[in-house]
Amino acid sequence: MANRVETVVYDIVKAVREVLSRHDVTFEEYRAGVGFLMQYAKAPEYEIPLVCDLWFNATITDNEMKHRKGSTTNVEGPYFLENVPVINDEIKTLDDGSEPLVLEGRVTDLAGKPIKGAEMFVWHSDNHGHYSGFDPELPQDSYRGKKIIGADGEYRIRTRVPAPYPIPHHGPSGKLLEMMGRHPWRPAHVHFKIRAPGFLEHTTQSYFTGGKWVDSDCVEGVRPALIHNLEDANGAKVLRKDFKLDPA
Ligand code: MBD
Ligand code: FE
Repeated sequence: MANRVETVVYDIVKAVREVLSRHDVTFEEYRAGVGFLMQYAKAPEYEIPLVCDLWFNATITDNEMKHRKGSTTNVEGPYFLENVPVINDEIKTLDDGSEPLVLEGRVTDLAGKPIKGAEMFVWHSDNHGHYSGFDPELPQDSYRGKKIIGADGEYRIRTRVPAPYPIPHHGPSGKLLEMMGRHPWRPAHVHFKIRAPGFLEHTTQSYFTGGKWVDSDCVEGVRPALIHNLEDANGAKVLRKDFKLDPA
């Protein structure tokens, strides 16, 4: 059997060699690059997953979509938490100055049949780009929850509009972006993860039409099918999104 580690790792090595050759990278530049990587040894441990997700996570979700027919999946990011309270129609938020946001839609199979009992995790930042469970200022379980989908497949959850978010940029990953002349911002987004027996786990994000950084997401994760208009209704913004899940 082909050794997949050999296949993938050695192809990465050859791809890097090709780039080093094409750009005539010098010994001094090479040593500077290795020295830069050494900073990761001294950095907080989230820095390595951060830089990997920054460049590669969106590619992995695009790979996933080559084999799926349902709704578009997207990067999970570093702030998913498994153990969150079941919510009915409201996510716990603070009065953070942001507008109310209603998330609504249906969870179905590819044929449009509701998936009763599906677990839908929702999580997003507050109006300052912070996530509960990671920012000590935010109450536990705020801005996140788990909805159990009923027989009609519908969900309708009240929360607040999240804000754009700078990835941690005080360590080597932020330094790298800065040296590249790039910014560390992600557009405002809402995360979803749906699990149901008999279906592939569905992890995705939603972005907002016209939102700041939608055209220049630092992790290059935005896909056209994931950009939604926020409609106005009864003093709230409404994001309508239907999910079609692929069979396992
Ligand atoms: C996030 O909030 C996120 O969603 C991703 C993909 C990367 C860093 C921070
Ligand atoms: Fe996020």
